[in-house]
Amino acid sequence: MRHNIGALGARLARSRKFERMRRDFEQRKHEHLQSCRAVPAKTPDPTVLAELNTDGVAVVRKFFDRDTTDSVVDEVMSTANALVAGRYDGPLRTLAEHETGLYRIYDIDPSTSHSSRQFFDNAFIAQLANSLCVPGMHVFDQYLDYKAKVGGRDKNLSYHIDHWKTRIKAFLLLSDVTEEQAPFVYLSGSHREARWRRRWDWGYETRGPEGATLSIDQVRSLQHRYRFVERTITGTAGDLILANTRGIHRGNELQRGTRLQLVSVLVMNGPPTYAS
Ligand SMILES: O=C(O)CCC(=O)C(=O)O
Repeated sequence: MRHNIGALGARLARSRKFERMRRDFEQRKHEHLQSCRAVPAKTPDPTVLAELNTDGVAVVRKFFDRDTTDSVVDEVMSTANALVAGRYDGPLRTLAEHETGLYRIYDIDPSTSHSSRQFFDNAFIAQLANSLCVPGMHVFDQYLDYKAKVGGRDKNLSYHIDHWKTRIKAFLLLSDVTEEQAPFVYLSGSHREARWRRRWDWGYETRGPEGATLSIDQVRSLQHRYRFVERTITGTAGDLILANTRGIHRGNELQRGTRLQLVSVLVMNGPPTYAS
């Protein structure tokens, strides 16, 4: 009897602790979302800001001309090919998933690619991101992203959210992307705060990316309930895709050729408790 009461007490304490953690989390999320709201007066482009706000995704066609993207490709290709061949021994941080065919080179320096600075240090992208959150945003990560294996299945092919916080990913296409070159997929509107998010936001908070993936059935049911429209974003070299990856998104399997792009990840400025 005494044993049962003890076990019950422990269960109650655990459940109270869990409730406290959850309340604290909801409060932090609320604070983050209060700060991360658009400041139209700061935007370099009201249309793109409005699209990002409403849909969570926006595309700027021909953001860079072909000459500029060709220069970037010329400068980075030997390094990317060396990485694929397992011969890269330079100083840059890399990701090389030979099995899935996903390759990344982080923090590309001007000596590797001078032209890519036009993207990585781009004033339009910085200003746009600053207009999305009251305290502004800063770069969290930057990399060259290369998909080089037809049929390769990296973990981004599952529907997922990157975080419960607003996170802007800017993708600059360096090669043409048709349905066959693994176009990015985004569920328009899924970045907005709504009841369904509680499960996955908490999942990310407690289990990281593993707790932030969604099955196809879950996505279809949410689409039906919330009228999210799935967008598959094809384009040509020089197009810029901007996405709030707090929303549901995924990659696609490469069916032909390769896909090359530059990626900048931006997060909100501020104290780590509610920024990133
Ligand atoms: O490769 C892609 O298009 C998907 C990228 C993605 O899911 C991500 O960066 O979180």
